[in-house]
Amino acid sequence: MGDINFKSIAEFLNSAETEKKEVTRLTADHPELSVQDAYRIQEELVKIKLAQGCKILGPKMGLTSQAKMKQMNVEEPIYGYIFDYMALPNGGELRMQELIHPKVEAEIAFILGRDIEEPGVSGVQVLAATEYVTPALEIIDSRYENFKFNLPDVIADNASSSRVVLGSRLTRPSNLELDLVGVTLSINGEIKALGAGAAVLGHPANSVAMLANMLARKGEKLRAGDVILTGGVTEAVLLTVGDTVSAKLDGLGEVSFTVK
Ligand code: 0L1
Ligand code: MG
Repeated sequence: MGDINFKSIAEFLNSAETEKKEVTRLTADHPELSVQDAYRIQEELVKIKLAQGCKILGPKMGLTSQAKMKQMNVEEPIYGYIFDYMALPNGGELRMQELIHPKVEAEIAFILGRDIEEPGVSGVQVLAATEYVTPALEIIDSRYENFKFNLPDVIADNASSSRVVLGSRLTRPSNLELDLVGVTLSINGEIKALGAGAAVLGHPANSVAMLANMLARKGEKLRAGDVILTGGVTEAVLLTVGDTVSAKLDGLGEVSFTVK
């Protein structure tokens, strides 16, 4: 892709986020944009946020369900980054006026006890390197009009990352079969979506392993202390002001927030 400046596109997407202004997908004007180009734009976006003083909490995986991969016609999930300004307290408030058209999905988050850098890492190795797992609600807010995008668009847009609420209870992964964990996502007391941990690439640890391997191809690694969102166990549900959102994860606990 010769005529596009990755840094200026990253600035454009960062402004769309900070100004809460939805924009037309990049591939409408640049159909030649590749996945590799898109990760270059994402890297520039990360640099902009780091230069502004934001800190990375950890990477996240997206498009990890068979349904989403089929919908986007991809064989591999994507990744992005969660920053400190995106974290809301458990039971806290999400301010709709700060966002464009947020959706929520229930996830299982991993907190690493040590670095993972080997290429070819397995889910079993990931579990051995994981200190805790905890429930999470990820709020995604694509900067593109009507959540309409192609794969390179969403990669460039930091995989729609917007906010996250982590549970208050930390659990050792050895105490659970994470693929069998049942999950419900409720809004105002009504179950809107449900699933099991196996919806995430067969087991959420497989998602972290795939992430480690994707990063290793770029000479990067997962680090001790990283908080990693492994991907939606449930579908993403559109939010409206007044919603009280809660997820229950069997054996892991609950996590919630309200939309103001
Ligand atoms: O976390 C995710 O799975 C989001 C990936 C991006 C796709 C979307 O915005 O729906
Ligand atoms: Mg997600």
